Amino acid sequence: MKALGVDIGGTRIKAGLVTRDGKILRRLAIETPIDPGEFKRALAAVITQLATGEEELAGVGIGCKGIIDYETTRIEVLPGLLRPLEGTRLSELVPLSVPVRADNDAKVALAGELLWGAARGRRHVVLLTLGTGVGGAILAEGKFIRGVGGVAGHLGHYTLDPDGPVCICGNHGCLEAYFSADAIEAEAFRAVHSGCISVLTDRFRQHPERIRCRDVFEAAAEGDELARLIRDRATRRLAAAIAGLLHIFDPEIVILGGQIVEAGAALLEPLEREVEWRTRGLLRRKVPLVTQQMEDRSGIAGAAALLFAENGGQYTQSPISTGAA
Ligand code: BMX
Ligand code: ZN
Repeated sequence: MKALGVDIGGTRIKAGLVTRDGKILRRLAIETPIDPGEFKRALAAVITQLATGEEELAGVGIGCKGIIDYETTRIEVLPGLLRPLEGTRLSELVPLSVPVRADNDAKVALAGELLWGAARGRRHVVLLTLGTGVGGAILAEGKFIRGVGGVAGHLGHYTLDPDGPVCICGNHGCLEAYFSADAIEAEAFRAVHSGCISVLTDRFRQHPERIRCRDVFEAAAEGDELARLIRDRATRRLAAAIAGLLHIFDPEIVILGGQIVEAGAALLEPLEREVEWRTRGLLRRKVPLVTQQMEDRSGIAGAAALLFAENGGQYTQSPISTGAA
């Protein structure tokens, strides 16, 4: 049995054929068209190409940023250039008569981790994806938390400072406005643009807009003061947010995914130290911060997990029970 997994990102649409044990057999990636008509045509073409000749397709699973109604597959909220797609049902863009499931990209990542990765057998998990933005998903008492409108779990929009920088969601001082790749790159851009002394200025003086988060972490590892300041301040804020989340959800583990996690020990060690001292008064135990364990981190396999989990996996698509009659 195979399922088709699709990850819709702001820059790329990635898709692949995924086996029941999470292996990707074939994959395709294209640039995300901004025009809604072109977007729909391109998505349908990718799906058709991958599905051709596949007799036993369990269905199509789709991960997409924003607020996705998992019951109807409708895109409810999608800030940014793809906003015209709000109101579209993703299932209607799939030109096949097979089941279609869709969810927010970070929730999809947790579905994959439950089936094949670090969340296997767990009932209390907090997951954060540290990428362009900061995605989040929560498993509490064995259930995905969705809230009333499917917004729950958007941990990137946890307010750290009421007067902080403006965020894509319209709020000020969200975690995502401090720790995401976008936020780190914006801070480095400002510093280089104003000529601060740094290897980043030496390297990107002509094109500060080309600085990537990875460049900041690399410069910090080389000992550059400015890069260290940016990295360490952002890490401290992330740690403060995670400490708050531990106090709220008391999870068994915290799973960290997304491109910034590739920084490895340079991120994880200071993060663990900071989280530990902030939480030792209440928790009296060390909560493991682990990176995503499933082999595929592209979002493709996680999206396919939405289909497999329905056939007996642990991804639950029921809203959390309030216990009220
Ligand atoms: C944003 C939000 C989340 C998403 C997260 C990670 C939008 C458009 N996105 O917080 O829904 O899960 O980013 O997104 O509201 P990524 O771009 O880092 O993959
Ligand atoms: Zn926000």
